Amino acid sequence: MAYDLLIGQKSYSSWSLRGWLAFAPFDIPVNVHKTVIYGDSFYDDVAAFGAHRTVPAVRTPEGGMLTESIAIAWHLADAFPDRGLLPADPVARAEALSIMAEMHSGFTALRAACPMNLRTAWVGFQPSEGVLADVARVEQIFTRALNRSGGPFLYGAFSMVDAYYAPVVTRLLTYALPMSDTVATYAKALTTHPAFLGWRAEGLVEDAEVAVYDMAPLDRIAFPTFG
Ligand SMILES: N[C@@H](CCC(=O)N[C@@H](CS)C(=O)NCC(=O)O)C(=O)O
Repeated sequence: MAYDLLIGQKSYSSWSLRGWLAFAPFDIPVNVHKTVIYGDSFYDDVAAFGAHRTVPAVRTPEGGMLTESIAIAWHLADAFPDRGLLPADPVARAEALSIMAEMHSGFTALRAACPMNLRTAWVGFQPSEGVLADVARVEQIFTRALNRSGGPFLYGAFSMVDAYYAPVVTRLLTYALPMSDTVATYAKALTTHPAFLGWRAEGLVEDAEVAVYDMAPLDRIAFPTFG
C-alpha cells in the first residue's frame, strides 16, 4: 500500500508543487493522480478522490485523507522521522515549523499579484507596497536561516521548508523581485534541485497554457534555468 497524491497542473499549481515535494526528494513512494484546475471536471475529480475543493490532497496507505499541504508535511514528517523532512535540531525545527505556517497563511499580497507560472518569466512587473513588504519578510526569513545553516538550503540539506518556499522563490525570479546575493544563490540552488527540475520539465510537456495565468501586457522572457 502506498500514498496517493492528487495534484493540479505542474506549471501553475503552487500548492501541488509543495505537496509533491513532500514525497519525491525524500524517496517516499507515491502514486500521483492529475486533475486540471479551471478544467470542467476539477471539482468532480477532487470529490472522487475523497478530498474537498482543493489540491493537493493525499490519501494515506491506511485510508486517511489530508487536504491541506501543511498537514501533508506534518504527517509525512511524523511517519518518516528519519528522512529529513524537518530539521532535527530542536531550535531549527521550531523555527522551520513556524515559517512553514507563516507561508501557509501569509504572503497574500505576493501570492495574489504574482501567480506561479513555471513556463515563463515576466518583464516590467511593478510591485505594490504590499508585495514589497512580503518580499522583505521573505528576504529576512531566508537570510536568517541561510546565515545560520550555511546553506545551500534553508536548514542545510533540502527539507520541507524549502519545498514550502519553492513557489515563493520562483515568484522572486519570474517577476524580477528584489533579492540579496545570499537569496539569489539560494534561489539558484532550489530551482536547480533535481526534484524541482523534474517537476518543471514534466509540466512543460504535460500542461496546456492557461489564460488566467497570462500577465499580458507584461512581456515574456525565458524562465531562468541558470545554465
Ligand atoms: N490550503 C490549501 C490550499 C490549496 C489550494 O488553494 N489549491 C489550489 C490550487 S494551487 C486549488 O485547488 N484551488 C481551487 C479552488 O480554490 O477552488 C493547501 O494548503 O493545500
